Amino acid sequence: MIFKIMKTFVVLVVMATFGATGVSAQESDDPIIIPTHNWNSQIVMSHVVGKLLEKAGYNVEYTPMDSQEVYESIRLGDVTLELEVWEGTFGQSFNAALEKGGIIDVGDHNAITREDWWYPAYVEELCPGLPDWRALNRCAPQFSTPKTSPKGRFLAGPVDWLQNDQERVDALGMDFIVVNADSASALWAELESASRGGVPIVLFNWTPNFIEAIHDGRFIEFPEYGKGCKDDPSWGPNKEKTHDCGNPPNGYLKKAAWEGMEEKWPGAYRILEKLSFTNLEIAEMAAFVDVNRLDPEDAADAWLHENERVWKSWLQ
Ligand code: TMO
Repeated sequence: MIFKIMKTFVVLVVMATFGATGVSAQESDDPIIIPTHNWNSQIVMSHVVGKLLEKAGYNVEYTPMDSQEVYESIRLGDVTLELEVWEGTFGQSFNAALEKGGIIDVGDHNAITREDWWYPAYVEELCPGLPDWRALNRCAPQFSTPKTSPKGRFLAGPVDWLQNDQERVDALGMDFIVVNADSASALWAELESASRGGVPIVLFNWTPNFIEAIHDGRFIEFPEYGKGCKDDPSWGPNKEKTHDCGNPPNGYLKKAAWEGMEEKWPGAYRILEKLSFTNLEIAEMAAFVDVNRLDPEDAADAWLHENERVWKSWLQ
């Protein structure tokens, strides 16, 4: 009996000393809470990173959450981190939370992002002058649906991605009506059916994404993005309105964390600092779900299995 206890004690001491789990005794065993949203690269990446943190000995929980409200939740410490802060869709909410305090910028992924109005390549033959937004606007009736006729339909993402598309349509005086899709998969279903019929469609899309491996297409070129476009009416071609520009064509993809994370889980914070994914890696994560139809957890396992050389050093 006494030997058994001693043996257990020795094993525990050895684990604590040599960090068999990677987590030192001072770190919290409260769960690190990772929010998940409604597009697949983010969900898979969240599980990839959650599994890495578990390998390092941390407890992890996932919680589905609105992709704008998450910045306020991180600030308050209700969730611990965010792995995909896209500049185009979330830059404003992220900046607002940074200004209030409680959330920190943990650096960029090695990726360049773009999120904007997009069309499949065959549309170019039907609407000369694309990808210029003025050409698109001249062709507006071609993009109409029974509900929007005679105006064109812009098929936007789910409302929580808050693209301010209606503001842009108003500021640029476009003959389009913004219709929000309920989900990312609804966007892809509409793209598939339009493509099969050769029907003009303009919809919200982004890169990196699995779509670019399957569909040739382009983003609409709006008046070029500049600082001030989204909050200063006097900026840009319309001197009275905001949002008279496209999204940044070379947007960032950042990681963010609750400012208490470093003190509570220092080793996990180091891992978050080190980790970074490329455009191709992010597109692969989405493709495991959107193309190969794995569920997000299995997709994360598959991704980790194929990419050990990418993540191994983050755990050291
Ligand atoms: C936030 N998103 C990548 C869907 O544009």
